[in-house]
Amino acid sequence: MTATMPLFEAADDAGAGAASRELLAPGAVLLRGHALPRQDALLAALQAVLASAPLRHLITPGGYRMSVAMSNCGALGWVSDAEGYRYTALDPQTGRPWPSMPACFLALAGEAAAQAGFDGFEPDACLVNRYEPGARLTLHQDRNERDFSQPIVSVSLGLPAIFLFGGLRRADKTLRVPLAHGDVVVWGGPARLRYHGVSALKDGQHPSTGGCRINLTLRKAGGIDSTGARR
Ligand code: MD3
Ligand code: FE
Repeated sequence: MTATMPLFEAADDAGAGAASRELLAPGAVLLRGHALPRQDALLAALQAVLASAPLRHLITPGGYRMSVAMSNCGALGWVSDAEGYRYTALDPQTGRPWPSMPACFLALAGEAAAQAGFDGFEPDACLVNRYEPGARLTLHQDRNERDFSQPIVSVSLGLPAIFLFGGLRRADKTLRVPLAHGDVVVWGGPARLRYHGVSALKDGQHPSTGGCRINLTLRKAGGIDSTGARR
């Protein structure tokens, strides 16, 4: 048995062009190739986002330059600097709001989340990660969002990568899950706070991205506070 063997195959809508659905773990649903039919629109919208908010290598609170280059779109964007990790409404590099969330990103995220059992997902942030050969993401949890009952939807584009999927403690053993161009994963429920990372990207060329991998993570970063105000 391998980590990538489907533990559960949806029977209701797995035919007629629907992507396959694999349960990686409770709350973690892999939709292989789900983004392929919309890849042209996604890549065009991504290009426009990155023209307004260029990819950059953020600095960790500990002073290290991240090997993954990042940008954002949506009302909120994830940033890291000497002050820590947080979401901001303005791109600190340009001083402008992050580019708006493309409609095709919203549509893909909402549909993927619904297929995984999360209805009404309306992300307000999309972190764009670009991996060049050697770039990696060490094991971490995503904890800067307000509401952990909301899932995260990830979209892999370009070169393949090995995704590392751990447990709720950093020392828990990790599954290695290959993620390829067009794969979409919904991470919610009991999977939402599991440690995860990405192994160093191998060299290669992909027709849609050239020598890199791009990952989009669509998130609901903000929330509603006790007075009903958005924050
Ligand atoms: C599992 N990105 O941006 S996406 C990140 O491929 C991040 O660029 C990776 O981890 C990437 O924070 C992995 C898959 C992912 C994203 C969020 C998760 C898996 C997750 C949150 C909880 C559990
Ligand atoms: Fe993450």
